[in-house]
Amino acid sequence: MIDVSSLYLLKNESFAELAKLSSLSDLDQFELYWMGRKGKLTTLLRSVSELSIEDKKTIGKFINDYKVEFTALILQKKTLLKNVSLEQKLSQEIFDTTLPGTIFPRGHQHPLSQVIAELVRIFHSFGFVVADGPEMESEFYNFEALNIPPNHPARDMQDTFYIEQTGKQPSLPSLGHLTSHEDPSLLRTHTSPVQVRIMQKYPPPISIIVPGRVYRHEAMDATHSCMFHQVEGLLVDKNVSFADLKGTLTRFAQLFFEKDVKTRFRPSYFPFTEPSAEMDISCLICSGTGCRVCKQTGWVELLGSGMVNPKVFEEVRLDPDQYSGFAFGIGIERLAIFKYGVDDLRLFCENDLRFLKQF
Ligand code: FA5
Repeated sequence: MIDVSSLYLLKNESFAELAKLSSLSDLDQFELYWMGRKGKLTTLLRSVSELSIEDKKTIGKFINDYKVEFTALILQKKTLLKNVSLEQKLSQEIFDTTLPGTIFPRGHQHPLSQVIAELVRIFHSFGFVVADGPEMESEFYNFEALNIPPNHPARDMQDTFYIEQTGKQPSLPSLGHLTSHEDPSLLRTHTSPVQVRIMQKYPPPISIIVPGRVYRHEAMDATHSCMFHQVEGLLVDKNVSFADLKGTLTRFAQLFFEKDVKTRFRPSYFPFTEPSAEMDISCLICSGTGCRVCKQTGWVELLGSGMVNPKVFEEVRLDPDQYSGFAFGIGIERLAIFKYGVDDLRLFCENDLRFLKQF
């Protein structure tokens, strides 16, 4: 049987206990004890439904008012204790505003990326735009379309990493409909396949450069790597001559090395260009006197080039009587070696920060 006087006592007792609490964890316990699912006040509230109508008006109202007041007081206490705890924490923490901040060192581009950016900038000024192609390439684009049929001895010029054909090949969505010509079966050995892809897609005039990674199954030494970077260049239009090729590449070398570097063009052979030439520059490491990098010759090979072979034009359905063009492929690591006076290209891929920070 509930009577008002015992309820008063209970109320005073609970309010007094609440006033004494001094920590948030004690308050949590207290709240559970009184207001939890099986708490003292909760049980009392449940018993109101069993009271007579008369008692509901007095005792029921008392209990409900008690609950409202008690809930408000608990909330007030909680806010107070939270503020006290925050103030305590702040008074213990020392924050010295005079200390210098943490300085995070600024990174910069990898030297090879710097070379690519500079190269793109120069060719951009000549009117060339950047194009792109897949690193996993088909035999067709890497060899056949470039006039290197199966069993042609020229395939030995570039030792190839073949990809094992297991199940479904990854698709190349940007290249549209996949044909057997598109099935990637190797890691491209040069950036030249992009020449064919671009000529298939766009009509002349074309002037592109294609910086990218290429792969060859080769032993590494100071000037050779099994994964390196090339930039391909292609210019196709009416009346393009070998003089245009020589002029463009010589001017590029002068702008890139910021010196009046000497160039020489040696007859060479690439199945996809006719005539073909390799461009050497006077060795910038030893100024042409002979060193380890130029193998004591005073000259270093920088790139392969030539006039686009009519057979390649036929492959992409361009009339060789109407159009002519030149193409070239430059080794980016070699450019970096000469630009920065580094005598071993392996340094560029070792990721030694002591080396990289110097650029
Ligand atoms: C080619 O790859 C031809 N596709 C270039 C070309 C393009 C010729 C267009 C004609 C027209 P070559 O195998 O010579 O050619 O390589 C071109 C350049 O890549 C070389 O001059 C050299 O600078 C660089 N290079 C070749 N092999 C390596 C290697 N293993 N490591 C680093 N650089 C290399």
